[in-house]
This record gives sequence, C-alpha cells and structure tokens, in this order.
Amino acid sequence: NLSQLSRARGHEDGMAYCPRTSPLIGGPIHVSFPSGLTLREVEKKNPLVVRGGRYRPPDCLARHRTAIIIPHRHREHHLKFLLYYLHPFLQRQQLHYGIYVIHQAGNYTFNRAKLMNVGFQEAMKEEDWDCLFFHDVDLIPEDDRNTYICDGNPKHAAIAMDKFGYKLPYKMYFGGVSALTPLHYLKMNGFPNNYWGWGGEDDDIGARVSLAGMYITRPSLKVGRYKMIKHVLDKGNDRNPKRFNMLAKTRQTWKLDGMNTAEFEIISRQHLPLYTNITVNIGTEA
Ligand code: BGN
Repeated sequence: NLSQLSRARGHEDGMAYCPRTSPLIGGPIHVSFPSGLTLREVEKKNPLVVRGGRYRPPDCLARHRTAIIIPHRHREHHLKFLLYYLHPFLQRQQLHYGIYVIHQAGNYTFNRAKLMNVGFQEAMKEEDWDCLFFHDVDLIPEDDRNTYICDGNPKHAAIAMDKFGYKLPYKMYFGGVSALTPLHYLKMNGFPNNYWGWGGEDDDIGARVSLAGMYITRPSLKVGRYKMIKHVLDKGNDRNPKRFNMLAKTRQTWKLDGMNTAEFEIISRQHLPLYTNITVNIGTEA
C-alpha cells in the first residue's frame, strides 16, 4: 500500500534520526482493565501497526530495533490487555519494534525458558533486531520512562512489581521482563531448555548472566514498575520440584544446555495484525 511504500522510501532517503529522548514520553501510566475490550478495538487504536505487529515511527528514523518475545499458552485474556498497553507505549518511545507471541503447542507442562529460545531464534531470522525483550504476558509496564532498549549488559526491567510491593523480591531476581542484545544472548548460551513447570528458570538465566562474565543492569525503582494481571496458577504449569537441584548445577550445565541444544518444530507462523504468532512443538521432558 501507498503509505507503507512512501514510509519505506522516506527511510531510504535518509530521514532524520528520532531524538535521543522521545518527546512523546510521559511519566506514570494509569493501568486498568476495561471489560469488554476486543482485539479489534486495539487494532483500531493502532492504525500504524502493520502485519505481524511491526511498527516504525512515521516521521523519524528509529535509533533502536526491539523485538518483544512473549511466551504464551491459554492466556488470550492477558495477551489482549498487554497488547492494548504495549503498542502505544512502544510507539511513544519512538522505537522500531515487533511483537512475537510464542505459543506452546499441546498440553504438556509449560516451559517458559525454552519458548524464549524459540522466540529469539525465530525473531532474528526475520529482522536484524538489536534488542530482545523477554516479556511475561501478564505484566503491564506502568511508566513510559521504562524504555524498551538494551543496555551494555543484560537488563532486568521488571524490578518493581505490584505483587511484590513495588520492590525487588530478592537481590538476584531476574524474572518477569528482561532485555538482552543478541550478543548477550549468545554469550550466555541463551536460556535453559529443561525447566518444565513453574519456577527457577529465571534464576538460572540470571546465573548465566554472571557465569558468562556479565552483570545485571536495572532501571530505577520509580520507573521499572509493573502491574500484574491477577490470575490463578495455570493448569499445565505446576511448580517444578526439580528446580532446586537444577539451579545448584547451572555452573556445570549452562554451556551444555541452551541455545546450542534447543530442539523444536515450528508448527505455524502467522503474521496477525497485532503480533506474529509462532506456534511451536517443544517436545517433552527427556
Ligand atoms: C522464586 C522462584 C522464581 C520466581 C520468583 C518470584 C525458584 C527457585 C528456587 C530457589 N525461584 O522463588 O522462579 O520468579 O520466586 O515468584 O523457585
């Protein structure tokens, strides 16, 4: 279509870079969950988002290319609210971005970290993203100044969640929302593939950061605020009883298990209006 074409041309013609700090950024966001919201309404509110959930600022050249990776299963309701807030949030930050939902096929125990390995590899096949945000489906950012760009070291963004009283639950916490460059990801051999069920995989990922010689950066407590959409523990995601033993061995296992050993089968890739939906068979526990 014409407007897409002229936009693409504009980029080639050397449009000016967006300012370092977006003039569209406000501060705190009031987050509520309007009943009866539909994805169609979210689409209408975001006319510049193109197929696959991609966006580029219309009037300046983005300085950053961020992919959002969302592991998912049976959480359509949460996804709708996340998209409702995330699209305008990322647009106010003047990012070139794309949203990927990685959907685990079947009913076997959920595996959040392995789905993120899938998301990384599939997203990088499509575009040269310079930053990946690994994002829980039920966390809504509450402040525009929490910019979705990468740092020199892996960044933990969800440091102040409402369910933890808006502070870190423990010093090494790396769950919820984190941001890595492709280089960070490669250095730490991605994420573990063998944490089936709830818990521990985020601690393993946090441990990989330091084992690979990096450290965790964080936004301020004022800015890294998130509201969690309340829910009961999912079916098919029981607490993983092996997590304590596995975590004790990360030092021995991180180079042997991760991005270099992730095996999966893509079942479908759909470029939907608001996101790219990747359905994947990640197998079962060995
Ligand atoms: C921790 C979990 C994390 C979880 C946070 C917050 C474990 C490993 C056993 C030491 N870690 O206790 O996975 O994100 O709580 O809920 O269970």
